[in-house]
Amino acid sequence: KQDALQRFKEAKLGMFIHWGLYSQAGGLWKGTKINNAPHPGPKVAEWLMYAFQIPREDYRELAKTFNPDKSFAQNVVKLAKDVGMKYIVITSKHHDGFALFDSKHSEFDMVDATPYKADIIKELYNACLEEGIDFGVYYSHGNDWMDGTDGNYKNIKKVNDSLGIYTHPTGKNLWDPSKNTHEEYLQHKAYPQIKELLTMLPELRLIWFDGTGFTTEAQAFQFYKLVYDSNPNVLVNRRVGYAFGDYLDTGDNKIPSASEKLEKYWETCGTTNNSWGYKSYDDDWKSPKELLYYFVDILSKGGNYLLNIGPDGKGHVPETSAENLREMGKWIHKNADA
Ligand code: FUL
Repeated sequence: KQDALQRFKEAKLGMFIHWGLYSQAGGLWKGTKINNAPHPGPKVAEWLMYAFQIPREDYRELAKTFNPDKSFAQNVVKLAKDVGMKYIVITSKHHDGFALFDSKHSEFDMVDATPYKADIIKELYNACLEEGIDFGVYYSHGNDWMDGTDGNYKNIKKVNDSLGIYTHPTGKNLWDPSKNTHEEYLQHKAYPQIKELLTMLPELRLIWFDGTGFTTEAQAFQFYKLVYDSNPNVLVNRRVGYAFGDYLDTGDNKIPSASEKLEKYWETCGTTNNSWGYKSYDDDWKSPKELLYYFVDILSKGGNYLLNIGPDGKGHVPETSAENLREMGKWIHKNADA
């Protein structure tokens, strides 16, 4: 673990990739912008299903048209290299429950449900190995709007309340919940999928868990243990729950202030506009200078910067964000060589 943590710390800059079925919609549903969606919650493009309370069957339809260009993996790895990023973390499954890899434990995945029919996580993993980039996956263990039993919310909350566990409704599918219990979802989908990823990707470096709220301490520990038992060199972020993770991932876009007591291993994940997933109308890009300002701030405090891209449904990275990152990369290469 120590070596893995040291390697992580030395990496300093990584690429976060939010990409999935929602990327095709670009932050719009039937012509309405997500910012004007009826339901409260974050107005980021990957929260499309939640914001518009899209029934599960309707949302599944998006898989039928998800057919990105074959060049996706090569292109993003090249971009990461150009910028000087040392690791990549991609959404293998976000809150919508769709897996970008070939899973035996769900049909709602890239191979079974889309015309692309190939495992794009594996493709990106291979491309990363070829170029010497460390590979990690984001996995939403807590929220799963497709299979995550959020209909049981009231009962879960009751039980959790009696145990003193904080449970919140944000991010739970209360509009069209699956019929199974949350524990069933964990047993039949989440735990097995984590095992699948670990088996399929022997050189996996990191699992970036997300979406707590239902997760009990025992369940969080189970996720941590699963990873550790399978491959102790794989790092786990703190969002796995109950501080079981190996390093601190700060809140979204949060850079700790200098007066805060900082841990040895930590990371800030950041957006390059105001969304993680592709939002076709968000041109509020952070300039190369602004990105560098944050990076240097993080660097000086000993942390890592996991900087996001949100490719569109075809897998293309919005031009301006790619250019801004490359521009930032010029400074990085110049100073790394100096
Ligand atoms: C949050 C998620 O809800 C967002 O969609 C995004 O993935 C961000 C990095 O983490 O908790």
